[in-house]
Amino acid sequence: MATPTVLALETQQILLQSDLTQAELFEYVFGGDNTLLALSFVVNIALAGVTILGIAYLGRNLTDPRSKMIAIALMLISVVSISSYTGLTSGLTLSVLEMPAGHPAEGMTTAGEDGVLTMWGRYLTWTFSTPFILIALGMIAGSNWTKILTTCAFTIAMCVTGLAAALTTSSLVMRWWWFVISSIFFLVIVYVILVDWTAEAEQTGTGDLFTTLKILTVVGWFGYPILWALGVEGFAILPVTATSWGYSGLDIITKYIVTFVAMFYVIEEPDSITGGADYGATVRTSPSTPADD
Ligand code: RET
Repeated sequence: MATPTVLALETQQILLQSDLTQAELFEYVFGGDNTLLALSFVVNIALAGVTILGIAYLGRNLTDPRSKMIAIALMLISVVSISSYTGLTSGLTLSVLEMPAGHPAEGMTTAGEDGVLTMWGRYLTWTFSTPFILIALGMIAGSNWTKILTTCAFTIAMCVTGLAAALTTSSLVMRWWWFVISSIFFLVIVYVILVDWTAEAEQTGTGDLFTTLKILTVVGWFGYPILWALGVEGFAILPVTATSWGYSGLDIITKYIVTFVAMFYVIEEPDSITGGADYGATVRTSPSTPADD
């Protein structure tokens, strides 16, 4: 009799159309023939680890709760990243998918199986990492939670629809339609960063830092859809290893470099980013009126 676990595994196999086991995918990446691809995963595990330790060290003397919150948001980017790359490294979040009719990679084989290597774990985990980038940026700009959470919701929508684009094997048109939806959500985020947060950062007094972070973020983030389109998922102009290194390189800019640029500013705890001892408190620690007695 089929147990729930067996059913779940079968559903996953049907959904992802992959007949390769995790062990076979692991062997394909780490078996010795794809060293560069393997390195594109492992290097990022190391960098995420170094970044987490770097933040813990640099932030050891932080006292202000708002500065600490920005530092924690920055740390969580790398916490998600180390988990994401561990998923890819272990083969857990990799699949070999057959592309739909008319796709340039139709008929390709990977590890003896029909299909191309899809690193779907990347799109899945961006769902969890990109909101922390936006929380840190929005707080540095001095924005309000309505705008920060709006960008978070749109980045989640962007990543989930991007995941759908990568996993859709029924029709080429549907793959690109997902891509279009995802890109529209992306433009909402770009608008908030370039228009709202840029103006707010000027008023907050973080304008210079925000300009640096904005350039790294907006230019870096545009690289992802371009790479998707050029890589095996899209027009298949770039091979899998180049696509993977492209994403890993962009991750280095948009995550670790952004983190350290922001962190070196935050540790000084300037007035432009601190919130005071009561920031975010759920109880009033200093009563505004004297108690009746
Ligand atoms: C996809 C494909 C569909 C269209 C668009 C995309 C954009 C992805 C972006 C990803 C950013 C990721 C980051 C990760 C850091 O952890 C999904 C590639 C617009 C912008 C910054």
